[in-house]
Amino acid sequence: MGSIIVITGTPGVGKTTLARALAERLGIRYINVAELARANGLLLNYDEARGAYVVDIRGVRKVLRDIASREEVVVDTHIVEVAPPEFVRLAIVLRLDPRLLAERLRGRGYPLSKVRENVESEVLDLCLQDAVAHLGFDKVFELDATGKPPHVVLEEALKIIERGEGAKPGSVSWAAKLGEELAELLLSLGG
Ligand code: DAT
Repeated sequence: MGSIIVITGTPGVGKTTLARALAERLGIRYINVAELARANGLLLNYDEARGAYVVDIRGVRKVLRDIASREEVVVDTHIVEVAPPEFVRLAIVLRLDPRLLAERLRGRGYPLSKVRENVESEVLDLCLQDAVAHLGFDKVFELDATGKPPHVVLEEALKIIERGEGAKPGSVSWAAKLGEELAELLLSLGG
């Protein structure tokens, strides 16, 4: 049991880049939850306001349970609730300085409202809180990817997975780090 490694975090922090590299290094399957949901007809209605499809969380959880009962996988998702907790070995919540995140999401061509929504999620630790609530403190680690190239992020993730060495929830506080710059950032995003 416990054959899922979850890579979660706000959209744009680098989940897919890390999860793919991890799966390759560990020789296990990479699963992108958005793709899995699409392939299994588990995308519900399109949420116009948020510019994203709503995922059938219970449906995806069931599919992941079937897969995880047979093999080890790395799951890439910003919705940690899709992971069946009893199969999750650990979760890494990737974090990124909100200023960098805003830059990246704008570069992706996201509308300002979506950039702001994601930057606010990152500042409020929403993915981290969801992970702790869903999986429990012991299984959750934080990895701050700010200023680190992908190979360094990969090595830090491997340390967590292989040795349990890494930052625990509560180690990152963007509000404390950015201070007044945070208000400026949110204002620049129309917040
Ligand atoms: P996510 O899956 O969380 O949305 P991603 O892996 O698609 O994120 O990465 C978003 C963008 O950032 C993409 O253009 C690749 C780039 N990126 C990812 N990890 C990075 C890193 N450690 N350093 C610099 N750029 C990175």
